[in-house]
Amino acid sequence: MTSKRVAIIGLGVTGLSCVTFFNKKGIDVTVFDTRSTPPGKDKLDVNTELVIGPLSATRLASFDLLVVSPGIAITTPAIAKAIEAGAEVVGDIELFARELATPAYQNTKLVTITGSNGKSTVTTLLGEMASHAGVNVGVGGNIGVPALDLLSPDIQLYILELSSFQLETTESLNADVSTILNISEDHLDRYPSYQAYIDAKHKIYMQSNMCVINRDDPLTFTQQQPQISFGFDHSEFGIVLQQDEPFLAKNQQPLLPCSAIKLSGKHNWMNALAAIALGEQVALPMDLMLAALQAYKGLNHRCEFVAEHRGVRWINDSKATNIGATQAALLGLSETISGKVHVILGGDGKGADFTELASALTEIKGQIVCFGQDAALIAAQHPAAVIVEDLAHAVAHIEQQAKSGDLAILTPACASLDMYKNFMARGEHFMQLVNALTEASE
Ligand code: UMA
Ligand code: ADP
Repeated sequence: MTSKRVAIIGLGVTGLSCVTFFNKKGIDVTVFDTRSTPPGKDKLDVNTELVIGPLSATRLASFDLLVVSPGIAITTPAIAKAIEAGAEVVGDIELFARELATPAYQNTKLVTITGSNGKSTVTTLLGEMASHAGVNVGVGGNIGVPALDLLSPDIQLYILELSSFQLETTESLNADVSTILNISEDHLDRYPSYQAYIDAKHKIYMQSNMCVINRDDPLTFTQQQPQISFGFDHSEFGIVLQQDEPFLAKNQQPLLPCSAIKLSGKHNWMNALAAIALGEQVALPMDLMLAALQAYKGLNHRCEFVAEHRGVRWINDSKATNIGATQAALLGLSETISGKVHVILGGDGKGADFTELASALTEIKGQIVCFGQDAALIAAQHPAAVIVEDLAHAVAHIEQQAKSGDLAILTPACASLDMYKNFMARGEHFMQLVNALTEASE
């Protein structure tokens, strides 16, 4: 590798982790970023060449290896031309995989997790289970910590959340076990078709020794063996009823009452089963996994309780950035309340077909309030939906209409980038607005 000329494309957290990785090996790299002020610029060593602006096909073709960040499609014309000219293209996860194949890591285990929804929940939950079992665990990938930054021979188990973008440029993972949790439409602004997105997700199984599939989602199925499954029926990892009470179960043997899980929504029963199924494959003891599951409180911005004001419960589900996540939230929550559900939707729909959301909205008896770039596309799915100019107006509208016993949820079904830095900024703004209601009435 040393004689190769290496270009790093993208200077976000991934690009920076790649620069560090090569520099530690004594290899100089050139970094490219199309943004005028790439986020990693201040952290880049002054001796590393940085090329800012549109990517040049001629310039890229002079490199042997292009390391492309997940935010940039490899079909970008300048990159595609460099590939045609003979350059090899990889992503940070491929570099990680090749490093893990070296003798220093021969006893290290690897779990890889993808899916349209639930990745971060399952990744962190499994990380908690491993820590609870005394395993030195590295948790990262799409969840936010670049995989290369985790590399250390002391780590016994890696748990990586992988996006379809990362899987596009990855061929050499040799995971002990992997899962596709579920697949529903997402990132259709990046892919030429839904099938292309599904195909990218399925690359995870091809680089794994055991597949964990979701029995309730045929899009996660594979012919590849060996495999195990989770789902709502009672086979393999599933749900059984005992005196009408649902339990997580393995081969029909009850493991834990579902009521012992602190996370709300039945979709989290599936996330719990997936984590247990994965954990068992890397020899985590069942009793310790179940103890960690009971203690796990979940991540912020995922069906997170914010406050109760005048008897109305407000929930922040800002991480619902696609239709599947919003459907799961609405299905889970309407069963838990006596009054009406009010819902706030909108943002950047990433090319999604919002007719898929229509049947879930039919069940909503409260207000349906839409804001942001794709507000009109979403509002078109329900005759009573209203469009407002921003999140503050959405909260104010629901505050006027909601009655004690109702529930109000921000579950946008869209990315936040049309109006916010990220889904966290959107969720935090929502929580500020809701908390301001409570404070105003004190
Ligand atoms: N960009 C440019 N020009 C460039 C480089 C990037 O315009 O030259 C833009 C991209 O289009 C994108 C943004 O900059 O909008 C960030 O892209 P990046 O590749 O630099 O991203 P990183 O900061 O390295 O973060 C990436 C993942 N981001 C994406 O996949 C867009 C992070 O996932 C991930 O946590 C991080 O690597 C560590 O592995 C974020 C994400 O939104 C959370 N992921 C998508 C999702 O979960 O739906 C897939
Ligand atoms: P990801 O990392 O895949 O985006 P998260 O765990 O961060 O997944 O959750 C993202 C959104 O998806 C949240 O709104 C959450 O409530 C919802 N969600 C979590 N698990 C599932 C699931 N198994 N099925 C559908 N939606 C889910």
